[in-house]
Amino acid sequence: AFLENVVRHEAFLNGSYNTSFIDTTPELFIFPKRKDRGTKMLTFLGETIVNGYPGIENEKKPNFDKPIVPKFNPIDEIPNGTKQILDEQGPEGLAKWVKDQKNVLLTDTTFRDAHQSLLATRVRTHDLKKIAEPTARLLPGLFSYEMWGGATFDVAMRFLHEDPWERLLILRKQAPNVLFQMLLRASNAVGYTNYPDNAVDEFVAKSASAGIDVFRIFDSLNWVEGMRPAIESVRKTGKIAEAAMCYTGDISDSSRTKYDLNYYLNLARELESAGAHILAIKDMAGLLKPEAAYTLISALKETIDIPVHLHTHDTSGNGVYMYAKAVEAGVDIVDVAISSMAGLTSQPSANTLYYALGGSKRQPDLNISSLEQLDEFWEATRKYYQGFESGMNAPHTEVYQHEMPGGQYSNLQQQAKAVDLGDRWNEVKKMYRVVNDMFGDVVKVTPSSKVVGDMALYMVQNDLSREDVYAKGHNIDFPDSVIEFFQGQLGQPYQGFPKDLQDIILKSRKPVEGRPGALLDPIDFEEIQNKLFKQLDRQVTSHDLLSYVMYPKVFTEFEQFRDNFGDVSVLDTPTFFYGLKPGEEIEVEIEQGKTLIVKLISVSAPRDDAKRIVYFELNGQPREVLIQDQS
Ligand code: 3PY
Ligand code: ZN
Repeated sequence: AFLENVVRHEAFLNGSYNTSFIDTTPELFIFPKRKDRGTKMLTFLGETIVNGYPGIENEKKPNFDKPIVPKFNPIDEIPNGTKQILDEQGPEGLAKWVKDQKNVLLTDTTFRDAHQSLLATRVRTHDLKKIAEPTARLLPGLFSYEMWGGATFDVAMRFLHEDPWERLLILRKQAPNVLFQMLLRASNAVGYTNYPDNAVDEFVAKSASAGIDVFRIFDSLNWVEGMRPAIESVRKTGKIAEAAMCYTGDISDSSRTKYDLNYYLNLARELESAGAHILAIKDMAGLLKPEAAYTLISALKETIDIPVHLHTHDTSGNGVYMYAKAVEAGVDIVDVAISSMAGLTSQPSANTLYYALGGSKRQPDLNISSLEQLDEFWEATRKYYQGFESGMNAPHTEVYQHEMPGGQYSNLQQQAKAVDLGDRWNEVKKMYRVVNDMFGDVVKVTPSSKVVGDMALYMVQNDLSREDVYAKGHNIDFPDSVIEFFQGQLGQPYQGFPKDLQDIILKSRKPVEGRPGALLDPIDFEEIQNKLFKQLDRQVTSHDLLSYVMYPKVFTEFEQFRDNFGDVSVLDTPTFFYGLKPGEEIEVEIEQGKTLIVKLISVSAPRDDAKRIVYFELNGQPREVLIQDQS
């Protein structure tokens, strides 16, 4: 291997080598690791068979119907769409095109927010890539696919053991015609904390070159200062900066005066002058009511020149009615999901909206039978993920009380279960609103919503009431996220922090002044590159670097996982979550043209050391792995 490395090295090939080259070129000493992909895969399967997948440990593998993928002739060209308009006319040209459309345009969130909100973000690239090209062919007239960012980045590595960048690259290849959209948490990028400005800038640049066209940028406190650098970073790439204002409170309730119509109009003006190409209203909890939407959109259309893109969650069941009012008021684009992945904490259904606007001049211009074919695929695919369903089966108007974002609902529920508060979930929801009011009525969206959620969980777990916090709080150590929030690490809330609570939480700590991202030392990418190079023992890509910068621990564990178990993204989803049943045989394509045939024979009883022997056949040969039983 050493010799091969030498003779293939550029310096060797172009004749510029001398003897010192071997000493100064560390990559020559990286030998391909022995790739026993079969053993790695059997170890992963053995683990899943014996110990289960986290969160659904005790469930047996159900019999699933195979999702039907719509068929096309691969020779037929994929029709052009908005991606080509952006490439030809730039972001301003595209924004003008949007404003010129008579029909309301749609963003399909099925690939991101829909499953973030219904299935704890667990949908795998393995399933997305089956339907990406059919979707591109069936729905070429969409404004965009929202398919990246938000929680997908973290969850991909942490729970799905797959590389989020690979997802982006794979899907981009399959859907070359419609804009790809991501959710960017401004200075928090795709994480829960502030990053130095150069980290966000580099993240945006690399995301743009890997395939993202529309960056929906929001700040979790609607703090425009916190959004400016991200807007600038996106503008530099020639892609679309869609700046979002997060909708909170209720402009139709005269007793909620903090976030009134003027608050939003001023914010919209500020974002337009900060360089936004499109304005988004990010109604992350689904609090915007139909009449309020009519008022807000009508006023925005009078106030700003850029297109308006509306996002909501259908938790209350009012989503389609609200959209109809927004469409009447002139909204340019709305966010929907394919019906079987829509409704409740997800986005309103595209299919339903299509019918709701029948007879309207602004009905979306698309083929309903296309939506129905996709609906059929997703209905079957969703069943694979049933272990992550939130259990919400009907509209919840209580969202108008707790105000929890749709994308947080199933995640916070998982978090509650993890700390044994699963059966006190109702209390957690009530406490969530109590915490909001204690914090001064704040915008609640990642990561500020996580802070509110952490505090609510903490209070329920420790049986603390609001009064207890004020009375005894000076002697209580609050969760780190809560302390950091009150230090101003996530930026400044509108009208500031409540001083009395800030003192109780911070104790002797000092709040930070100004924009946190500007105070942090810039990331030294070269230093991290060298460190990772030693640690990973392989070439480090710019994507690896950014994954590490965003999530050092998660990325490191993901790498260790891949070392131990190989690439598990090749497994079908039922097997990934549930392993195999005795006698079951699967084919796994580990690379193009290379398939493993794996059959589970049996699992032994636990030995004295609590290990079980899992007997397989791999390509017809008996194989066994030894797995520690964790139960
Ligand atoms: C996210 O930041 O992930 C969200 O979806 C916020 O609504
Ligand atoms: Zn959302």
